[in-house]
Amino acid sequence: MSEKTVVNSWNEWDPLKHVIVGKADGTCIPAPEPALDAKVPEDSDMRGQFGPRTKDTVDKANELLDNFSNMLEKRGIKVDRPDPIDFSQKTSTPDWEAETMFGCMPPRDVLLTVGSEILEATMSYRCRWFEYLCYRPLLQKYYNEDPNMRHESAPKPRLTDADYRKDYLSDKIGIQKRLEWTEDKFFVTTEEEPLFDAADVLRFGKDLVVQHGFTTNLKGIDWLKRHFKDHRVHAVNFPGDPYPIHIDATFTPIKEGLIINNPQRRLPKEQRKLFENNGWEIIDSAQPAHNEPPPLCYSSTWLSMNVLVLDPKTVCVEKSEVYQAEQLDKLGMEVIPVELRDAYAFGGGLHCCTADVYREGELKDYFP
Ligand code: DAV
Repeated sequence: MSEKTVVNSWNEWDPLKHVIVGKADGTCIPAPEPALDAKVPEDSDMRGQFGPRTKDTVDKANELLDNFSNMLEKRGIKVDRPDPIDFSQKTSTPDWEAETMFGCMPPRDVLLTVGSEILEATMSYRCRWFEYLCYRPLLQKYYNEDPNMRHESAPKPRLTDADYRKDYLSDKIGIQKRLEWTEDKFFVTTEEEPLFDAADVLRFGKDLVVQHGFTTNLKGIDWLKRHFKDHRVHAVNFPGDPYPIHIDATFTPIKEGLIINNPQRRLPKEQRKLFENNGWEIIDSAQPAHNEPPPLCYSSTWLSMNVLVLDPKTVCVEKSEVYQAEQLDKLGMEVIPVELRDAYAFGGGLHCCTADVYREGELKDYFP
């Protein structure tokens, strides 16, 4: 690797040297729109309200994100931060209008780093269509500094109503029906055009494992297959999740050979073969420490599993998630407790609020 290599990351666990950590500034609760509504839990306090989050909650989330960044820097990891834009503004394309944008706390949803490439995902919510702009100053800088860096952007989707199933446009579907639909892979997004969020993708060297769900459709997975020609791309799904978005509170690789899997969303038997035939262990994750997510939060209590691996011996776990910490400690990991729960509502946990720029290590084939 040349001295000027800035971008390099092939998996979720090699030693982390450079990372982007999101910011909470100006984050909004977006106005109703088809794909977002399908994800907001039916009993959520967020239904029927939108607009900027309160200054107090933004300040608290930023304090936690700043502390997390400082801790990483003290451990010798370079940290970059995005440039928030005015998320309260209306956005539109010739096809739609959205009352507000979302924010830039979870870079993991938008940016997919594979080797020397950073790929901007299509996204599948209208309110997140322009979120990549917050990362452009950083991507431009990496591109200028690193002659081998590839800055790519997936085709921006049109996100017309044809992208969404009308069946989901109700807040009275009920969990039972949702579980049946998601088990049948009947998700809110149609197969009109390729759609994916970067947080539906896990990187295992030569293999990319992608969750088919609300935010990523089969055409999106096919697009990734055609784009990453030297990789094997696998579609997975996890029955048992009534709101399937993003793989990173469901299936979490900890190091080579070890994955923790959400016990309510187990990987189906035939999809486990890839891992088990290659000697990998998939174990049930510990239970979350909380019965409820914090107020005005999109994610489930399973953000307990949304850990950030710093290297194959070291993992950051949210400070209140004592059961997850205990499990990882018993598995031989050094656990660093990081307070982040009061930032969950802004878009997720420790994995969500980061995006890899550089991890040591090269492309490997873990499933030959
Ligand atoms: O369980 O609500 C959260 C994933 C955030 N990236 C969940 C999934």
